[in-house]
Formats: sequence, C-alpha cells, structure tokens
Amino acid sequence: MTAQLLVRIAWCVEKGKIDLLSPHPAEMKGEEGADELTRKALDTGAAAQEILSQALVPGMQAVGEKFRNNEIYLPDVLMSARAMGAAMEHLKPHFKSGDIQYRGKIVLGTVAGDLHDIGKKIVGMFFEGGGWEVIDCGVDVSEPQFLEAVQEFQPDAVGMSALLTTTMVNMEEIVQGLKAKFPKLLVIVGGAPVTDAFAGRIGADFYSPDPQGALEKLNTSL
Ligand code: B1M
Repeated sequence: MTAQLLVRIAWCVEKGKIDLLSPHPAEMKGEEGADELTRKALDTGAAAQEILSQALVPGMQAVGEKFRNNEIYLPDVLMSARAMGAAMEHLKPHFKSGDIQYRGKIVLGTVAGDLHDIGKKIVGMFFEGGGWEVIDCGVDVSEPQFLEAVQEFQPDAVGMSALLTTTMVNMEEIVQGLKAKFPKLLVIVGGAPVTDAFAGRIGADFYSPDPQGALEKLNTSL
C-alpha cells in the first residue's frame, strides 16, 4: 500500500499533478495529486522521511534529467515544482519536529543589482526536493547581506544566481568576501550568463548551468 502510494506521488511530481482539482496534465484529470496522496501516505503510516527520499527526490530527479535532455520544457518544470511544493507542505511539520533530517543547509540569493528570481526559485525547489534546507535571501542580495545570512544560519553552502552580464561581476566580490570569512563554505554559482570559466576565475567552488547539476554538486560535495 505505502510502496504503491510512494510510486504514485513520485509520478505526480514528475508529471506536475498538484491535486485532484488541477487540470494538468490532461491525461490525469480527475485523479488525486501529490497533495492528497502525500496526506494519504502519512495517514497510512508512511514515514515523512520515506516520502521525501523515495517519492519526492526521485520524482524531482526524473524532472531534472528530462529538462536537462530537453525532453520537457520550463512550464513542465514549474508544474512539477508546484506539485512537489504541495507535498512538502504536509512534510514541513515533520522537518520542524525533527522526524526528518535535512541533508544540510544552503543559503540562496540573486546577487546585488539583480532582480531576476524565477530560475533561482526553481533551483531552490530542487534543493528542497533533494532534502536540503533552503534559506532564500531573495533578490538584490549584497555581500554584507550574504555574510549576515551565513553568520546567522551557519549553512554548509551558498548558492548564487545572476541573470545580467552587469550583475554577474558582483559575484566576485561576494564570493571573495565569503571565502575570506568562511573558508570551508561551499559556493555554487549559476544563471544564464555565468560560465564554468567565470566561476573558476572568481573563486567559486562550482558552476552548474541547471538546477539538477547544482543539486548533484551539493550532494556529492558535502
Ligand atoms: Co530581464 N533580462 N531584465 N527581466 N529577463 C534578461 C535576463 C535578458 C537576457 C533579456 C534580453 O535582453 N534578451 C536581459 C539580460 C541581458 C544581459 O545582461 N546580457 C535582461 C535585461 C536587460 C533586463 C533589464 C535590465 C531590462 C530593463 O529594465 N531595461 C531589467 C533588469 C532588472 C534588474 O534585475 N535590475 C530586467 C527585468 C526583468 C523583469 C523584472 C521584467 C523580469 C524578471 C522577473 C523575475 O525574475 N521575477 C525579467 C525577465 C523575466 C527576463 C527573461 C525574459 C527571462 C528570465 C527567466 O526568468 N528565465 C530574460 C530573457 C530570457 O532569458 N529569455 C531576461 C527563466 C529561468 C527559469 O531561467 O533564470 O536562466 P534562468 O534560470 C535557469 C538557469 O540559468 C539555472 O537554472 C535555472 C532553471 O533552469 N540557474 C542556476 C539559475 N540560477 C542558478 C543557480 C545555480 C545553478 C543554476 O546554482 C546556485
């Protein structure tokens, strides 16, 4: 019973089926979604940790791989992120009570001068789906604000996003400020104009062009 529910939840995340009433995807219209099935799984005794690791993580992993291979498009990823979010709402109390252990913590932000946050939010959803606690500092985050967040939340890593060629350069000052004060902190950078070479030049630990890659780097580095 539980195993079947977990498979169905993973499928809902992969297909972006949020709840019973959501019309997307057309072939699942009228079926229960990630919302109802997660509630049911918890009611039938599934552990919140099991739901996270055996349904949400593999579901989002499948989405990430399909997106990377251009088999699905951005709106599909957004629907999957929303389905995962609906399931996560049921799991949140279990994170708070300590039933589920996060893999670690990451502070995330779009760098100073930059107001683009759609991609960064998606990256955050992948991290959450992968079992990471995400502290999202929002957009236009300056070096002092990143430093303050790291001081306060003591994360394992910081993720930065930039969408403008004029703001990606601000990453350098932020990365150097963070590394000077927190040498062991892992820094991952991304966003459309950012490249692997640029990341290396400014002293970031990793660059990823997509959310799945960023999650994989995080999982394998810590
Ligand atoms: Co702006 N904008 N924008 N914009 N905007 C771009 C980026 C631009 C390419 C459009 C263009 O001219 N063709 C251009 C940048 C040119 C350049 O720098 N070379 C541009 C410009 C110029 C501007 C303004 C300056 C326009 C103006 O006012 N004259 C202005 C700047 C404001 C500011 O930031 N200070 C501006 C404003 C805006 C809006 C506010 C209107 C809006 C943002 C709304 C919002 O985010 N809430 C907006 C939008 C929507 C865009 C486009 C159309 C779409 C960006 C987006 O959300 N993409 C964009 C053109 C385009 O891309 N077609 C454009 C979808 C998103 C999922 O992708 O963010 O790349 P992306 O994230 C990806 C990957 O990059 C990666 O994973 C994500 C998911 O796949 N990724 C990471 C991102 N962060 C990562 C972090 C990681 C790892 C991977 O690790 C930590």
